Amino acid sequence: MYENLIVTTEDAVGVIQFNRPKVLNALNSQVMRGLTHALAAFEADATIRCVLIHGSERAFSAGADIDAMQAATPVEMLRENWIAAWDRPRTMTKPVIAAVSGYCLGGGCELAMACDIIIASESAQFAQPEIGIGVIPGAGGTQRLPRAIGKSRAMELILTGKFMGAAEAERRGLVSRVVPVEAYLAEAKALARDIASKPPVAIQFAKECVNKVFETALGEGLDYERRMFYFLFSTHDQREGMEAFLAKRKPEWKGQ
Ligand code: DAK
Repeated sequence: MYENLIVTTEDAVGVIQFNRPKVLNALNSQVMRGLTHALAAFEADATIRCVLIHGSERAFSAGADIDAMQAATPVEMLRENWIAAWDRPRTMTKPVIAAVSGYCLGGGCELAMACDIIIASESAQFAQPEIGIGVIPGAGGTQRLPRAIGKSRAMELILTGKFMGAAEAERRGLVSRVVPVEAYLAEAKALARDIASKPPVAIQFAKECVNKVFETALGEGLDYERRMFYFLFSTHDQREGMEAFLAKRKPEWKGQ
């Protein structure tokens, strides 16, 4: 059903793997359309509670497919509404984890940064190398990278196109954790399963509130968080969670 993507489910986790190994998982229209479709399907599927995106050990993705992109016109890009696909992990109500190994470049890096959590393998290399092909990042790189690692280093990386290794990415807060190559995917899946086992409405609100940090002033974000907190007291899962704690038993989440 999907061209260049492998889409599976593992219990409550939806898994999307880029599968264009010959071009290091370069992102073309088919891949991005497939990704958009798969994310929408997981969003609509009540049994899925967390999504994981990954590539291969050699490459999460080397970015937009330069071969396909080189002759594009501005109007074609506008019509395809490319940017919506790159922003989709953020707008999903369910958490989206990027498990990154090897090259994570350009549009690949922008996609990983649009996800909620990045787990990196020791071989992961992040860059916005667009300057080397005569353009600039166009899917969020100039906005998300400085927010993630600070202006000075982000500016340096974007103006030079240089690579940043996994250890530095972890030190600067771009990724939450670095894991040996042979274990990164299993660790990312374990994290996805853990998140998938939590109360879904509270998970959705927590994701929304954290993302507000990047869009609002502190006061507005605090008000938003408080309203979400109050709202959770209308859910079954809040009553269940607190009752289960007091009764010293395991809670059973209904997502209601
Ligand atoms: N596109 C197409 N093919 C690619 C590719 C790419 N991005 N990256 C690698 N490949 C292909 C290579 O051409 C090569 O193909 P063959 O020659 O074997 O046919 C094959 O993958 C293996 O690559 P290499 O032989 O080059 O392998 P190396 O290990 O020597 O080097 C590399 C790996 C990743 C360092 C190198 O391939 C490289 O520099 N790749 C280009 C990286 C790059 O510049 N990426 C940024 C692309 S621009 C937007 C949305 C998104 C974007 C912009 C706007 N809107 C919503 C508006 C995104 C833009 C970009 O990502």
